[in-house]
Amino acid sequence: RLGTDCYRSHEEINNYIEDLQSRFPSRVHVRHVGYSYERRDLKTILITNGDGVKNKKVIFVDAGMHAREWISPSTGLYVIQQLVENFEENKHLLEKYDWVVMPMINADGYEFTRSSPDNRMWRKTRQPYEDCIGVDPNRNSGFMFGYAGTSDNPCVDTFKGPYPFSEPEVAVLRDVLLSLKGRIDFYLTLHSHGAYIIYPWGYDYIDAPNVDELETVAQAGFNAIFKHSGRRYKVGNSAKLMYPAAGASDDYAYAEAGARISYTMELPSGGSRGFDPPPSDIKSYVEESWAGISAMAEKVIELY
Ligand code: 0X9
Ligand code: ZN
Repeated sequence: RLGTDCYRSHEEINNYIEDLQSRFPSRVHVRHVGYSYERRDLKTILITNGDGVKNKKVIFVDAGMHAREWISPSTGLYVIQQLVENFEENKHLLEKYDWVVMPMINADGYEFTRSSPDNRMWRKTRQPYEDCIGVDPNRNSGFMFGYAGTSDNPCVDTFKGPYPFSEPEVAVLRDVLLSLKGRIDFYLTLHSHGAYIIYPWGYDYIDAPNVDELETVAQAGFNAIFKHSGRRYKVGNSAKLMYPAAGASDDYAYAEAGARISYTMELPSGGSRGFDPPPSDIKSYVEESWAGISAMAEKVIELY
């Protein structure tokens, strides 16, 4: 069992989920879904309760989109652990829904941030464009591509890329989401930092059609986290509460993959730069976040 005492490499995460599949073959299915630009193996893990019922609806969680947001994959991993290794306590979350977790989207960027303290604040992918490297994967999706909060400059942190899904990692995420189209009731993408639960639309200051549902489920997360740790997450429309940003995965999942509930969760800050909570804090952060995530899942189960 992987502890929460340190940040894990992409390879450790992949090995861990492969290991889970051998330990729990009736409940865990790991799939290779594609390669990063630098040919790292991208995987998803499908978690079920083992009852053999096919094509249940899905709760989808992804992590590791922005390279420097290390608490994100740690949290994704914790979600997997809770659902698989702590099955008895959490099996009520797996009756109506299967969970699909993609624990590391931007594997190249993540490994780059681990390679040297000088690279710790890298955000983007690692594919070169002109004189600079990388695209912001959260500006690279095809819904309202380039509309607001994006850059045409390859040297900027919010570079949207030359065209939608130019980044293999983002194209892989698209394909995984589209393969589950219509089955996803809840899409959650884990980022950091700032303690926000934010929902569509994110490309502009516009309320989504089911804003009331989006608000209700997010409030369940807010309440659970507040009860757990006293932290007050900020909840609301993504553009209004943070800033407009087009081409993000939350809008894409909502608009194109039919995810009724779609959130970006900005996990809490930590460390001197906000993106680098000390390893000793990982445990309390992931436990707190799981309180929120499981409460939101319970609310989705109750509503749909
Ligand atoms: O800017 C982002 O991509 C996200 N914040 S972060 O600090 N993790 O980079 C927020 C994205 C919110 N979603 C949309 N605006 N659609
Ligand atoms: Zn982010």
